[in-house]
Amino acid sequence: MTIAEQTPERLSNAERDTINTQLADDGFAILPYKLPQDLMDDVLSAIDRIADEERQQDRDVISVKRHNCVDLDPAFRKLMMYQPALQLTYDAFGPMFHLNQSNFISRVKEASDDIAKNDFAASIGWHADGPRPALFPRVDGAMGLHYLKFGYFLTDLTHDDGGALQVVRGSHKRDEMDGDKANFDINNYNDDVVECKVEAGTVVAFHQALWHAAYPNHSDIERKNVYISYCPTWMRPVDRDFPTEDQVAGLTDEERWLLGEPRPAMRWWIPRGDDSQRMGRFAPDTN
Ligand SMILES: O=C(O)CCC(=O)C(=O)O
Repeated sequence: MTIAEQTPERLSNAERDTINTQLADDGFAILPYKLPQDLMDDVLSAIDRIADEERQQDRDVISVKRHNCVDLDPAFRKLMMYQPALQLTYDAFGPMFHLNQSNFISRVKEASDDIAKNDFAASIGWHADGPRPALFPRVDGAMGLHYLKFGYFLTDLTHDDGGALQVVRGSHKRDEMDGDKANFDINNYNDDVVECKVEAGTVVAFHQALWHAAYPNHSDIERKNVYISYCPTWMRPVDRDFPTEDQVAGLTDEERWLLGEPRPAMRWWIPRGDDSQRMGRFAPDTN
């Protein structure tokens, strides 16, 4: 698949339809456009700054993963506002959605091959996301979509052994690891394993129940990426508490909404006033 270098402001309705069909069938989709270069540059310098600080504080730290990164640097908030992601999230959940999770990973070359020996920042074995994926309610017999996740890959992953994200096509329709994590063997699913060996700037959208893994990076290219996901407003975020009014003061109406601006309990469920319009510009085009 060819990915265009330049992102238009918005996905067209036809592009949305294509991506949403892929998400429904395969559980993941590679977006047709790369991130704009200025956005990538901003996010990369935020990652480098924070990772350097962490490595200076602790010489044992090599790979760095920071949760709730939207609170660490405005560049991540800008990425949270990436329009194609918000359009696809609108398609999934309608107007009442907000931020579920944000993190970045800066993963250097690892000596060890053993996923179990490495920490969570260095690599991660096969799993589905969610607090307890098997306990999420089913929709029509399949794992429901509870949040939609976007992987922003900011460094080249087309080379071998770079620790690229791997997914099992269609696995979002099945129990996590077919309900038997202890005896799980990825070799039984080889026909459906897709390794996202993608160019820098590529965006991969996926269903939270999709089985995925990232093996250690054995290459000399440091792997840097961000994950941002969105869920309905009636779900609590995974990695952050809701902000106080002071913490969201001065942000745009859309940013405040995504970050969970303070409001009465009922309004997380039932929109009042302009609540259902806050994310209105991400709705499909009407003409
Ligand atoms: O490091 C990666 O790319 C995968 C991270 C992951 O599995 C997750 O965020 O659930």
